[in-house]
Amino acid sequence: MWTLDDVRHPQWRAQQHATLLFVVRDGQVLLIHKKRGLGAGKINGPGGRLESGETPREAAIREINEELCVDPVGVREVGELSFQFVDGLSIYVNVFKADDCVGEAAETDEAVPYWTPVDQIPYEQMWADDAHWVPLMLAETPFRGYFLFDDEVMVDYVIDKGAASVRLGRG
Ligand code: 6U4
Repeated sequence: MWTLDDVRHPQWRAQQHATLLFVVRDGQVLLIHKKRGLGAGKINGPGGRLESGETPREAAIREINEELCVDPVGVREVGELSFQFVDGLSIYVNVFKADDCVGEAAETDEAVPYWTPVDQIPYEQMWADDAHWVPLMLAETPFRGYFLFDDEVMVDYVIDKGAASVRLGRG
């Protein structure tokens, strides 16, 4: 049985390494209706798993381009998320924020673009953890979140705020 102490342990390693990237412009944030993969049907940030040889930043920029056909501007990392699912799946995510994007967000096979005012983010249609750290991302408060999930139910979590973590997951 997994506990948050396991997820916070220095030897915890994720099976998968992924990214999320949020373009925030003029009080609006660019989200997606995710059409396939983990979390299909939810609203989420653009992102996905790293390909071999990529840095997290490169992967985040590639994923938003593949999913929405835009190129982000002013990309910087704002946080890290560690997800442990009770069935064994584990994912480590680097979270990025960008000031703008070039191009008009367009629907692809993977996603439908969804611009929303930052004070109207539809958390009830998103992963349960998002309501706890997206406000930190928007405020650019560095964060490190640890989450235990049973399928789509978040069973436990803790978020460290304000201090950048020196420990990174895979990659
Ligand atoms: P690939 O093949 O990697 O392009 P993709 O659909 O992009 O597929 P997938 O399905 O493995 O990736 O899903 C990983 C994505 O889901 C990452 O962007 C991180 C995101 N994600 C997973 N769990 C999440 C959670 N609890 N909260 C959240 N995003 C989550 O906000």
